[in-house]
Amino acid sequence: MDDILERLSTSVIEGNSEAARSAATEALALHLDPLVLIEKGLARGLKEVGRRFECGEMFLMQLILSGEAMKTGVELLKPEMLRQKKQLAASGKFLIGTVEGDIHDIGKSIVAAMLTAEGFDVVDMGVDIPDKVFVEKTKELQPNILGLSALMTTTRTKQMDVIEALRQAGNRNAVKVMVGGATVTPEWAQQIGADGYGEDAIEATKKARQLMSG
Ligand code: B12
Repeated sequence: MDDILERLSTSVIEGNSEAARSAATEALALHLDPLVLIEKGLARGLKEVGRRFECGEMFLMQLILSGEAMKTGVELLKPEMLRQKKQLAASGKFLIGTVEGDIHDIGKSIVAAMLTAEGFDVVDMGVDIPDKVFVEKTKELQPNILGLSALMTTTRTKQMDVIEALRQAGNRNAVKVMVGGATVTPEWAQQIGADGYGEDAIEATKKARQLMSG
């Protein structure tokens, strides 16, 4: 297991989609848990890439290639995650999207897949979603929970704007709001009046279940 996690992580750091593909394919043949492979393998690599990018050791092109390697791995592992979908009664409806101005979608898609695997009825709106579209969709679909993903300090303020827009539309009490993304913290979630936060897909699912049960 450790060896395969290391290979997944390295493939992302090196931005090598082929290596990500072969490590993920091998891992599947060994029946390893797809979520562990994503979180402890691929995502760990991407976190390291983020760190190196921040201190100027890596550049945008490498970031793009790493993102692609991560996506290649996730796309291969996702069907297995969904296949293992628990035979549970529907857990609730979850609407999710990345806020306006932000095109990061890898983490959000993992959260969406994990929630689906846990029995939630998930609608993924995609990326760069304007506040008013979140409000319109919430009115239309009446989800139990709305999840807002934001990866940058410049875009996480949009999470606050969406909550405010829901309030102004008279919809705030009809839906629970969860927030997440690399720069989001529990303190930030509390400060903007969100109902929940999830550090990763596992925590997000746990919190979503809690919100559903009261
Ligand atoms: C890959 C990546 C990219 C890729 C994105 C590819 C894609 N399709 O998503 C590309 C190359 C396109 C990109 C572009 C940019 N990026 Co970028 N990117 C990253 C990087 C390295 C990894 C993000 C990622 O996918 N992580 C892996 C996933 C699994 O983790 P995650 O997203 O955090 O998601 C987990 C949790 O946060 C949580 N979660 C996520 N969403 C939600 C939602 C809910 C509701 C819940 C409960 C939980 C939850 O669960 C997820 C699963 O575990 C981060 C570094 C980092 N440390 O995050 C920088 C980073 C986010 N990027 C950054 C920047 C600056 C940019 C650019 C502005 C660069 C540029 N100069 O153009 C552009 C912005 C484009 C835009 N308008 O959005 C900065 C932001 C800095 C800041 N503090 O604001 C970071 C932090 C890098 C850095 N350290 O400087 N980026």
